[in-house]
Amino acid sequence: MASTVAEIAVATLKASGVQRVYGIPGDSLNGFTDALRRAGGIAWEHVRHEEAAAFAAAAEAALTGELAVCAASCGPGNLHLINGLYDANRSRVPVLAIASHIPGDEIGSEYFQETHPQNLFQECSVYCELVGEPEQMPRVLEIAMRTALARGGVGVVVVPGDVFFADVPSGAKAVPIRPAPSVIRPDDASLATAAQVLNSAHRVTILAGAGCAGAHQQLIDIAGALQAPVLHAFRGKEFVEYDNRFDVGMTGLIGFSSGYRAMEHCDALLMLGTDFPYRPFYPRGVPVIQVDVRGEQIGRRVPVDVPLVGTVRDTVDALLPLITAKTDSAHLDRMTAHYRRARARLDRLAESRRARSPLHPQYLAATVGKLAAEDAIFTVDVGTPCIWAARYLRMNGIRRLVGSFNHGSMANALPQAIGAQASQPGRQVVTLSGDGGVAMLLGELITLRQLHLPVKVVVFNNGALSFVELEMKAAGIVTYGTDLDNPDFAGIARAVGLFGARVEKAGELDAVLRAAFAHDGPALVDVHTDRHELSLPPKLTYGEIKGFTLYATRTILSGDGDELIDLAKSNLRDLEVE
Ligand SMILES: Cc1ncc(C[n+]2csc(CCOP(=O)(O)OP(=O)(O)O)c2C)c(N)n1
Ligand SMILES: [Mg+2]
Repeated sequence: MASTVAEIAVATLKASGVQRVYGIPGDSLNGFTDALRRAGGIAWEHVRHEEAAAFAAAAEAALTGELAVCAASCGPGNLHLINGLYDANRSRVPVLAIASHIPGDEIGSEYFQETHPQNLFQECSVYCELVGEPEQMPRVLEIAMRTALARGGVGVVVVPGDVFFADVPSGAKAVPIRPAPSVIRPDDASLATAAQVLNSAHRVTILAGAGCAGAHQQLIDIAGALQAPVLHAFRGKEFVEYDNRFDVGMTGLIGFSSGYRAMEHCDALLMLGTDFPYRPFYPRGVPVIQVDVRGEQIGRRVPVDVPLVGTVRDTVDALLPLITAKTDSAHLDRMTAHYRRARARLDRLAESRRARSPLHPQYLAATVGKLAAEDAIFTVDVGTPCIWAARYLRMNGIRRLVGSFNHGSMANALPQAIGAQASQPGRQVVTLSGDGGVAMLLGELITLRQLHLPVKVVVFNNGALSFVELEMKAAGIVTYGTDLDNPDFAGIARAVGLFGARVEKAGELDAVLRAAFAHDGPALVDVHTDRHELSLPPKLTYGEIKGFTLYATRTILSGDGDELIDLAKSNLRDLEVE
């Protein structure tokens, strides 16, 4: 019997091990959803906003390394996918988006809901094609899937609604499309050059990123051979920080001073699988060796003397035998000692003052980290939750951390938790959400209910777009447009059918979080946190200090002096000068 385009598409997904598709149906997608229903075996994960479908698929792909799928109907339906697809593509995780389209014979007539998906998705995909003829299937789908897997990113298949129902040529077969494992390393001459640089340096520092996934042992081995402190970019945290005596923390705008120091004081920098973007944080005038599996990434952030194209795992395996083990650990010792001092200071900031209200966000993050399961998956919103997660969530090699690390979109944590929980049903999934972030895709609380996903949503409710306020302060701008007049999020959660509780005082937090984590279903804990918590970057530039002074002066002039007093009350007792 002949198959339709939709049937062969679903058969290809099934043969490739796809277990679920996130999305919202619509007229033009009906052929596909109907084929999915008839075939069985692939779950339809019904979200409330297509952006959430794309974020959920991105999170699933980040956690599993396998292809995850989302789908949306024509025009506005698939337009809503775009922000989540940008996130997936920029994180280089394999996602397939099935974007249905208006009827093929109407294209170009400004038909109802008409857009041009191949143009729209161009920038957020590694492959994007229109299936105008049934004969293109399943080949175009296979290419999209393979490209998403091989290049890491989004493959988009645009299918006019009527084409889904058309027959494909007889004999068309569903071929499984799976990741193809490989060994990728630089040539011997490049490795020898890198070894020469590293062997003649005295103070090597390693900057490690998400490319260290699956290469923890290699990272520890090379750090040991080089007696090198290891700092990480945020996305590398879950792969780098645990069981790592070379760890000196994170650098960057939301990092802290020890990570910055380790870069500043090195006489050679080894970058392992990182695209850390902030150029002012890189050292100047020292040789840089960069390992990245994508050659085109090398040298984008800092001039690179020795480019090494390969995976961290395979490259370090090949490089290590060429390294003369260093015996002088002075650089490592200095940097790790500095880190221990910085860490102790940060940990003090996270201590509870029992009756304190509003709560210190540090205390909240540290308590979430302490009470969460040993194999918990955390998703963290862009905004100050990122800062607190970076500083206070302890990773252990099993726990996972998902964020919008490269795209930096708000409202990522809740939809990513949907993908995390749907694909990892046995594990605890906890969001660190902003009040701005959770409100932005608030409807996804209903998805937790509908899909019976026992996600624990923890809201850092500071009544503001606090991260933006920090940016404004650092730029010398009076804070404006950042107030959030919030409803009772816990009440909303209860109305939706979730466990919902509000925490006003530090002393209440432990018990409420424990109850939420123990609850057999989705839960939201709305925590009143301090709006004026300062989180200074490890390196304050002259411009930022000037900016801060300017902000203070302007705030007083604009009659908002109370805000400064709150700020001082929240922060000055914690201020320490090195
Ligand atoms: C979609 C989107 N819109 C705007 C921004 C700019 N932005 C970055 S952080 C932030 C504030 C986030 O507020 P909230 O979720 O309340 O977290 P907070 O920083 O207050 O803890 C904003 C508006 C963004 N990154 N993404
Ligand atoms: Mg906020």
